[in-house]
Amino acid sequence: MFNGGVNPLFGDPTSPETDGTSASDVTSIPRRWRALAGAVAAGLAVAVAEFVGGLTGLVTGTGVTLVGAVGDWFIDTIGRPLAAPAIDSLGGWSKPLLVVGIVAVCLGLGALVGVASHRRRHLAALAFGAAGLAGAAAAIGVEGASVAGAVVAAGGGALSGWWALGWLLGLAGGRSALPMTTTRSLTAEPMTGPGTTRRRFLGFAGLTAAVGVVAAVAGRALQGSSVAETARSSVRLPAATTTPGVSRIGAAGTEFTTPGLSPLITPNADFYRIDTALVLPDVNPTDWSLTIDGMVDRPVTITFDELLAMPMVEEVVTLACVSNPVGGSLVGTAVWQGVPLATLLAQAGVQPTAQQLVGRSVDGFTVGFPVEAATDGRVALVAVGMNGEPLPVRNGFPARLVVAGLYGYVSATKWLRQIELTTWDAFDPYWIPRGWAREAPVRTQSRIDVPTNGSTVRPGPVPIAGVAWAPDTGIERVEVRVDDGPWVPAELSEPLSNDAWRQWVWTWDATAGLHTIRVRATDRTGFTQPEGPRPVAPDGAEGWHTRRVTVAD
Ligand SMILES: Nc1nc2c(c(=O)[nH]1)N[C@H]1C(S)=C(S)[C@@H](COP(=O)(O)O)O[C@H]1N2
Ligand SMILES: [Mo]
Repeated sequence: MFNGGVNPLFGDPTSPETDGTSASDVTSIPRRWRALAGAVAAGLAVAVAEFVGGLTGLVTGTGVTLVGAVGDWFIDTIGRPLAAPAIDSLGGWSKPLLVVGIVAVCLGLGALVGVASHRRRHLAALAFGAAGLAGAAAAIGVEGASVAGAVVAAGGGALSGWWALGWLLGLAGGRSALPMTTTRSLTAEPMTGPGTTRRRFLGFAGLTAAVGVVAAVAGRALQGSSVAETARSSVRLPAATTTPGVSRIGAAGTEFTTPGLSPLITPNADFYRIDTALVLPDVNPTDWSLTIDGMVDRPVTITFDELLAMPMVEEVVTLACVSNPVGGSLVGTAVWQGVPLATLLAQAGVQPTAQQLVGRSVDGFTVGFPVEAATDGRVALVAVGMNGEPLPVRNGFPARLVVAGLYGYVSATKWLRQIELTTWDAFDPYWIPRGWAREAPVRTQSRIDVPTNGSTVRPGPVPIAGVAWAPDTGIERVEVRVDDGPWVPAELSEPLSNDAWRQWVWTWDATAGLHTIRVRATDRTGFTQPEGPRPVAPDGAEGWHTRRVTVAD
């Protein structure tokens, strides 16, 4: 039915010409028009795939985004040498840039196909077919994806792209009319003139592009309606045993309120987010369960409701990313509610030969840390709550690991689905073959929040303030140094726990000129931060955070 004599790519079975169409019509189309038609068609294909993917999400419960899936695949494979456990640390821009890049590559390939397809009629079909297959394969590779949804979205995209290209080339070749309505003639209808052809072609190309934009936007909106968000809003967290530190939060005198200083508890909306997922795992807690297996006496599987029914604790823990540079912001403190890992492991009965605890997520990410970290008395939780709410989806809903004193990439599996007890030799978690250290305790660190670098302050009393952390150990002392002066102790906020950062404040009597301010912390083992600097790879940055300020009237 598409074959209204307007679509040179679909061919004319009755034509004696080898390429099955009036080749002269197509070859006479200016190169840039063919490129434009190809790019627009590819754009439409991507947009239709996103739209259909969003629609299938409404039906099957799991939205499909081919662009997202291709991006995830890229991050996992080709992105390997570029990647660090801070994917998304470019101020949150690396993922949007990846999406833009994928779309740009699609448009570029489409343009090439548009230019090249006049010689080979089957090229467009092959190209769109191959792109569709690749997109479907990537989408099926996303754990929990609906295979049918992926196939329908990819197929719909590929078909519409292929069809749009043929139609636009037909218009550009001077053939008339709308694709669906012209069914009469298999021969080109005479056009009124080249100007008309040009206007028609550009007009319809623009229209197709506009339809694509609308479909893409609609598709994105549909994908935004996630099962996890809906389920999360109806989760009621049970009461938990609260540690004394948690009950002091918000009490008078507990917290410094210097403007610009980080609060003791990082609000969920401000908490940093690091993971390899371009598409957030959309977990329905009703279908979810956690398995503990491997070197255990009795493998156990626990549903979300069973987990919620277990005795819970609330703990204040500072979580840090190994990719946090000195003075960086990939660190935050939250009240985590969950079930102690030790309780769950006791149910399963860890065998004495187990060395490594591997935490695997629904999206195939893995961490690994020493089994002792789960049993040596430190805070180690399967967490379901963050600052009094169910875990936000971006932070691991419905459940994640939180282990005090270990960097996130070796410990903090979000969207947790399996805990496997194994040996060190048997398994390398996600970041290990990518060059990061196997064991990664969080380094004792301190940061200056105010004044900011390069700022100008007035002479006289100026508050210098920040935070310092040494999770699982605790901060003992923070010292500040101006220029080459002595290290002077800062005042510290009450520790909410040994796992939580402490605020520090020191009032400086600022004198006119350009000054350098440094900070260093000492933890409760007596270890004082060395000057460094050491880079973030392979096991965390080290060094004194330094800020330069001008003092002037
Ligand atoms: N499933 C999954 N969990 C993950 C990661 C990931 O890529 N995928 N990244 C880890 C890293 S590197 C860090 S620093 C923490 C960050 O947790 P947040 O995003 O809640 O701050 O999550 C960890 N858990
Ligand atoms: Mo990280």
